[in-house]
Amino acid sequence: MAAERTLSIIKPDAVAKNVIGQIYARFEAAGLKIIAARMTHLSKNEAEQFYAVHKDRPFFKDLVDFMVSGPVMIQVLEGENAIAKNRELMGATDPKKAEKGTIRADFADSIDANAVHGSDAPEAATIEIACFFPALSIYSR
Ligand code: RTP
Ligand code: MG
Repeated sequence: MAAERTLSIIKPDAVAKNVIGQIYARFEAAGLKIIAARMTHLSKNEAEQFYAVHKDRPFFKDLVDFMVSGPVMIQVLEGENAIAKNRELMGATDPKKAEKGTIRADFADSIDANAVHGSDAPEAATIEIACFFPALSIYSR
């Protein structure tokens, strides 16, 4: 299978816990390459755009407030089956339901502060990557 790309965000809770390196190590151990990365503090507008698919959901405001509560680390991961592989490493949305050994089970505190984001489908990955990284800032090796 050809290499696939996905967008990953280490959310404000995990950045504040100083576990960026531990999360990156899990990506690398699973064969995912970090081919672009950037730390930023999202504006309200950026967070609302990014999670626009959820704009009518009851948790939307809390989600946006949380995503702008501190800096985030955003990366493009590349590898075979990268989207599903990253979702597997992340674990379930609610850390209480996340499998042992997953990023959310180990580092997340709640369904709101759940450590990481990962694209959930190829179309979403393409759109999300373009949100943050111009093609020339992605270094596929
Ligand atoms: P993400 O997009 O951040 O990777 O998370 P996900 O795919 O696992 O979950 P998704 O359904 O896309 O929801 C986006 C974020 O909204 C919050 N959420 N809260 N209270 C709730 O029922 C609820 N459901 C979702 C979570 O923080 C989730 O990561
Ligand atoms: Mg999602």
